Amino acid sequence: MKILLMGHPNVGKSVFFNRLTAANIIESNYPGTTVDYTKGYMRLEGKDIEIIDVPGTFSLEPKDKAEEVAVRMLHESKGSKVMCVIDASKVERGLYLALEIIEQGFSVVIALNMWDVAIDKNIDIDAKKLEQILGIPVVPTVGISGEGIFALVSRLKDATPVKVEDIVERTEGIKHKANTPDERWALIEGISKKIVTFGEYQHTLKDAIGDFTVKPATGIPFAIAVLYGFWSIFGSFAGFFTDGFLVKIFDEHWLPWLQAVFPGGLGNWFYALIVDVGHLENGVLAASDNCFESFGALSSGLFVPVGVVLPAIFIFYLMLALLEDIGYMPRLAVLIDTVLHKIGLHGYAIVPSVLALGCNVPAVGATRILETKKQRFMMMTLLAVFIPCGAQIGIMQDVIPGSIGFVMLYLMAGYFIFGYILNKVIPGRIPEILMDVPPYQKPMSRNISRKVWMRTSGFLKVAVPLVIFGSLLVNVLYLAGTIDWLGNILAPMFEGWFGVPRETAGPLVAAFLRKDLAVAQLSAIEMTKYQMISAVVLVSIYFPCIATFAMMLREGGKTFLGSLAVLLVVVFTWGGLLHLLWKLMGVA
Ligand SMILES: Nc1nc2c(ncn2[C@@H]2O[C@H](COP(=O)(O)OP(=O)(O)OP(=O)(O)O)[C@@H](O)[C@H]2O)c(=O)[nH]1
Ligand SMILES: [Mg+2]
Repeated sequence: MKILLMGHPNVGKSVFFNRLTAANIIESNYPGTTVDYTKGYMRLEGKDIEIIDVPGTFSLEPKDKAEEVAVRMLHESKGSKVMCVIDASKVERGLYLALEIIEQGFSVVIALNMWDVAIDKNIDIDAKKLEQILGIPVVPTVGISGEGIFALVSRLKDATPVKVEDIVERTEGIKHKANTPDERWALIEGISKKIVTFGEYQHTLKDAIGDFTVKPATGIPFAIAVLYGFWSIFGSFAGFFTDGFLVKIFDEHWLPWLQAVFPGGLGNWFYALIVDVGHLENGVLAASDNCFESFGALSSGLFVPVGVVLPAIFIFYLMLALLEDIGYMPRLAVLIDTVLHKIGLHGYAIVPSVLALGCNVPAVGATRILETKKQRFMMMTLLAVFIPCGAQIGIMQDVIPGSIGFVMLYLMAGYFIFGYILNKVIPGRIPEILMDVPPYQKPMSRNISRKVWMRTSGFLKVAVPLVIFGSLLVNVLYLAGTIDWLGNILAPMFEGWFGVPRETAGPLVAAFLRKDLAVAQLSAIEMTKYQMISAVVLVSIYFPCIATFAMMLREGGKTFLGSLAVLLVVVFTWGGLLHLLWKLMGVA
């Protein structure tokens, strides 16, 4: 037997999945968290039963890629049972999808989830009666506390296919079909009259805070305050751990220890690859005294991901998880909707954009919540080009602490300007969407810690090998003279057009593997402050790192070539423009 977990977005399907299986899936308080399906196994009466967490869908006529996955899953799973999760505070909407699934001949059990929310809102649902009318098991549940989930599972065996005609008969007294949307809604209205009573709705403090944070007059200042707070905490936390502890550990203990015990010594090629390439001081090769400049796979290669990036990524994901679970993201989406519409996107584009500030790889996946191919293409391209990942920001914080605000502003301006242009140039429609704003929630520490752990460890698994491999590769290219050769060829463009020293060619090669590594390498090159800013901007907008590259290819297919073309144009114009700006200011 196989069980599909289906329902609208943000009703708690992934919470169920995590409870029923030993697997870990990200849950957040906004629609569109799960965009691809995940399989897991549940032990029931001595047998392993496969459970699938299906992305949320409003109906069986898909509107976006995540919904397409949902409908496809259903069609590929004839004969399996469906656990239909319904938000009890919005039963009517959920019943529509349930009826569609029942009509397809599936055996369905219904979880009236968010039962606690319905009680809060004084909505009373007669679950027994609903069960009689539908002829299938109906169980009230509270996903976050686990209430009712055991009862739900034990009722799976009672689920059998039913006929919609019979449901109509039990509701209206006469038997007829209900397979058009209008007929279905009429049926739902009939059912709802029999089972739901709305008590008087008490306005709560939560509603007041909800209104305050979503109305533009108060919401926008509040959003600015939240983002500013986010940024400040990010900076101080990452700085505190990196500069306060990790730099000391790496520079004063780890590097000297490596230099002392590793065979070979300065000048030996193997030692250079692994520990320290050294640098010239008055014509003599001298040992490095810090892990930013040593470039060895075990010195810089470990220091960058662990010493600088880890604290940044950790605090970023911790704060993001809080915002997600409280339910602030949908409010931010509503507030920014009008602006994003101007560039052909809509409020929920904020989700991939913010995720990208952590790591571009999952962000590319999150673009599935956008409805059209055009929007997905634009979003993927814009985030890969203009949104620096947490690793990069962490390093910038260390390398150009005074100018990071400017770099971010410059990139953000690019995001909007090129978004505007792309929207004008690319044909395709932008659908209007209705944004659903879920109520605020108290975040649960268990979910927060699990999310932070999953994302941080996922990031490290990708980052550490790539950074180590990247530093090795770049060192080999240096030793083989390839970088100097490239630098010479590209020198006219680097020096003349971008206004940066030709040595930045090396870090740009490294940037393809890991951007954080590249920014770290820039710090070792002799440059003016303005050249440094230009170089950091170039690294940011230049090719996405290899992991993002792979993900874009997977998600975008052929459109990836389009992204590449946009990227080249942007690097050239946006990079060159900055040089022009410095010239106008008289600093270049
Ligand atoms: N109050 C309350 N909150 C719940 C309940 N079940 C789930 N939640 C919360 O609802 C939010 C959405 O849960 P998810 O499991 O991510 O929802 P989903 O259905 O998988 O959503 P998509 O992946 O977007 O389709 C989370 O913040 C949960 O903590 C419940 O019974 N009561
Ligand atoms: Mg989910």
